[in-house]
Amino acid sequence: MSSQRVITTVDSHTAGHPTRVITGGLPPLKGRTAAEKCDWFEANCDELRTFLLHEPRGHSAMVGAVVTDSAVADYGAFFLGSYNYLPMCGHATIGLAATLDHLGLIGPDEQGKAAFTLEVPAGIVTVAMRYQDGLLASVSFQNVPAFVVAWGVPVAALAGRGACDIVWGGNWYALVDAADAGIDLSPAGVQQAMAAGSAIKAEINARITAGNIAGASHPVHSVLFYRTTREEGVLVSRQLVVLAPNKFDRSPCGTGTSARLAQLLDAGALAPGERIRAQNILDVEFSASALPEAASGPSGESCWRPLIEGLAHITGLHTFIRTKNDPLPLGFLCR
Ligand code: PYC
Repeated sequence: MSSQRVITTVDSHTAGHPTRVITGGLPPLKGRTAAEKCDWFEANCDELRTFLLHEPRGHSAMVGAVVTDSAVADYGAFFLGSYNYLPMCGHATIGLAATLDHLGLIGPDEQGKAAFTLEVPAGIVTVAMRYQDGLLASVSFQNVPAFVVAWGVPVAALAGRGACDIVWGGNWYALVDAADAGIDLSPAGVQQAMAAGSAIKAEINARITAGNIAGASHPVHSVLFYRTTREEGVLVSRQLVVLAPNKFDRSPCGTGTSARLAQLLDAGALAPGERIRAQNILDVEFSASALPEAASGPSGESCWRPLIEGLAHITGLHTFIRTKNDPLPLGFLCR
């Protein structure tokens, strides 16, 4: 037997962005909560993250999800990125729901509906699934509360032409108007967006770490470029999330959309419960809205409870193998 490691996954894409749900081959995970299990995995199994997500089995934008049991919800889950672990991931939550459906672990009731609660490191999210003619037709999730911590932060990388708002939506975001950064929100603009987004992220995080941005105390995970229009009265937020110099979210981004909702609602550009179309650069959309949340943020910020709706499609079932003499046992990424 020359295999040193065998891992099975169910892969899906949500509006173009991949989710690789690990279904077999992991050791028993230690920890009481999803956050503790994620920390234990990072301390003890991080090589499996790079083995599964990096080349040659994955790529810089691959996202993984580990499903666990939970003491407080129907399931627990944590999310693996190619560079880090994410407190919450919206597109992967939709992918995970589609995977549970594919595996027959969840299915429609007589009304064509299914639902489950999910404990993630950021909190508890509620997932609802709708079926049409027996097929999964939509997945929506009520995210953890979203809130803005800093407005109009000047960005030197934008050569004095723009600013960002810093917002929690399950991950931390710097939200930047794409026009200020001269970003074309289309596949042709991706290289420029990744260069600009990673420069903005580095600048903002250096200033947050130095304590120089009032209200912001956590480094941002990503920079979200947006353009706002209205079509037939509905607000359309076209958006592109940059996570790293070689990594952008192909989907409209569930946590990024949550952050965007909090920004729009706080600014009075959207009414509570009003639906927006969150659109990616491939013209695939999430439908999203948010309602006021009773709890407030850590410094008394007003909070919003986002509801994001999309769909994921299964792309494959995989058995990944690492042989004993593989010269690249951890995989690799070229930045
Ligand atoms: O959908 O929340 C999301 C997400 C985060 C990183 C990639 N996708």
